[in-house]
Amino acid sequence: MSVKEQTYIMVKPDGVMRSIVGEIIKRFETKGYKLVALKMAVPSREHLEKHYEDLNGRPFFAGLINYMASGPVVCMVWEGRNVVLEGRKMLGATKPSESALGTIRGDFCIDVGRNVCHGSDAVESAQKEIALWFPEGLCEYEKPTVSWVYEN
Ligand code: IDP
Ligand code: MG
Repeated sequence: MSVKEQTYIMVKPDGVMRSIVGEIIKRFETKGYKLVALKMAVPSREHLEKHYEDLNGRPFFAGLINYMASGPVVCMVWEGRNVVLEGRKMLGATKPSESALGTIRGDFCIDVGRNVCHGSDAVESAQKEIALWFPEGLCEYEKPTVSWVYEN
């Protein structure tokens, strides 16, 4: 498994308004993942509809787009071994009521329609989402602590 695997993590508008941005960054950072892109954005509805195109037609789709367009988001790309799957574990289940305590959604929210964060669900969707949100590219650098995070 590559230590260069990447996932797209986004703090949703409720996470920004409720001041959970630092907490979410901190969890990924202290776990050992490498931050390779970070920005704030106020995405257009068209951009959000593209991001969630797989959910178009679901009964909650319009509400989801309204929610996501209701304020700024914080966009990030985190890199590390198995980060897509592990990142989903760190977020918790889609429904906060089904998220274990200790996960971000388990600890910081109650309602599925206000679940504070997004994380890519597969390596392929991560690549699509990273290209959609960071067309300008990512930040390439070496972290000298890599051998303190990985044995090999
Ligand atoms: P995920 O964010 O855990 O990948 P998805 O099924 O991809 O979950 O749904 C995307 C987002 O749509 C969820 O994070 C949540 O904000 C919203 N959502 C999903 N299901 C529902 C629902 O039943 N009611 C309201 N919002 C929902
Ligand atoms: Mg999803």
